[in-house]
Amino acid sequence: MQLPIYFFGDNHFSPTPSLSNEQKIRKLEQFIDVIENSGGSIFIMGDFFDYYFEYNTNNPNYFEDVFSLITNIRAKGIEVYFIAGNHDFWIGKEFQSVVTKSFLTDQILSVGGKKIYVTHGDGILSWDKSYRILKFIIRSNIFRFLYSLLPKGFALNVAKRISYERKDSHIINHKKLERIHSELIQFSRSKWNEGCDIVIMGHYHHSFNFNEGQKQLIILDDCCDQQFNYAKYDGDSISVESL
Ligand SMILES: [Mn+2]
Repeated sequence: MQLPIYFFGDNHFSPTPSLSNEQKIRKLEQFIDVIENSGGSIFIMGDFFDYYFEYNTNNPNYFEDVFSLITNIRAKGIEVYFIAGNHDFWIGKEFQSVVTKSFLTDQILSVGGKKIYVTHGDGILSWDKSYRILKFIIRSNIFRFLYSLLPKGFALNVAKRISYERKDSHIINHKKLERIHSELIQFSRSKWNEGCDIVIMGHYHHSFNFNEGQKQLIILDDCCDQQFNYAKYDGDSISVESL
């Protein structure tokens, strides 16, 4: 994996056109302008798409703009990695052919002087038990096959409704936030104890950094129409930046 590595995610690109989606694409273009001569890698942290389901045949590609941006950046020698989030784990061959490499599970990167644990960040919290079961079911081949039988327009509407309802879950009070952070710190400690130096994740749609000695937890904010948050790892240290 080429250095530097740029991490970002939670763009939630929409399968249906909107002004806000256009602005998100502009933000991604701005980011690409900044990093295109770096000779490095991009690591997309999941929920890049608000909804992604790839059909084996007659796949409607709702994301041609985004795909061509990735193709262009790769043509400039930038590697593009992707780890699935809770909105975009139904990737298939078409998406896989666009990126350098995609992952469905957490990854440990040993590049440069540090070991980095990369996760989207969903399903970690202790009260996410029922979600973890749901995650297992909806990611299964049988569920994916049955879902593929639904009329495409209907499937898109169901997905949009679920995504819309989930948005509320990002509005959380201060006390809940403290509980979330303390659980994510616990999770990170287990990874630090296994030899990782940095734990990086997205999913929570806000920025949070925590250091314990030399060890680091970084929660990246999202990339919406207003801001583009990313982390840059140069092989030695990691910094959080915003556009
Ligand atoms: Mn997420």
